[in-house]
Amino acid sequence: MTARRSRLLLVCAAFCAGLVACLGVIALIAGPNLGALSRIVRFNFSSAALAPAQIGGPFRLVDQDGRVATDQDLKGKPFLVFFGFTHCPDVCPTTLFDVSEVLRSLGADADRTAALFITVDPERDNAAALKDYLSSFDPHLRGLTGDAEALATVAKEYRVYYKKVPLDGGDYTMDHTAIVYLMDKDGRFVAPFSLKRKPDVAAAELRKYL
Ligand SMILES: [Cu+2]
Repeated sequence: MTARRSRLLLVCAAFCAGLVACLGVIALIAGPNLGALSRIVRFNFSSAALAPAQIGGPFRLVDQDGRVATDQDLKGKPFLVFFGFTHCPDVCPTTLFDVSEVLRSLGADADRTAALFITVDPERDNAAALKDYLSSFDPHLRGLTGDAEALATVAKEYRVYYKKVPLDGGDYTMDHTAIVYLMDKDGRFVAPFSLKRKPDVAAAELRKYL
């Protein structure tokens, strides 16, 4: 547990250092003209919104009940997508808890949305493992697994990075992108979905796409 935690901290620290380095380079290029920099940043966000096809796409996986799950099941529903794994010590359970709060806050409207938890650890996360794990969270959450190739394909579509990291004693953990994606009812990417706000505020954003 302590090794995992320090491993997690290390990954976070490396990420932050990288981010700071990137911002430093951007600041150097932009020089004192920070107004121009904010315009560049804003421009990139709006161009991302204009090219929604770049994130998301078709998939064919299996859910926690062993049923085939495809992108077609989601037609007509806005949905959230999160990639993770059931052995995750921290980020995944926290995120799934927060998503559960949002779904609960949606009340009856939760039936008109969907929330996917796609594993990046198919070796351990079969349908039964997902079912057991998800029993702790909102029942609207659908856990998806599949073979390594199918999962690599969907992760690539969503631009999700993941990597197996060996731990002492032969165990392993997974590094992975921890973004919750908000997709509209046509399966197009809308924006990263923030959980750093009250569940009813987050639910109100999701409701806008019903
Ligand atoms: Cu995780």
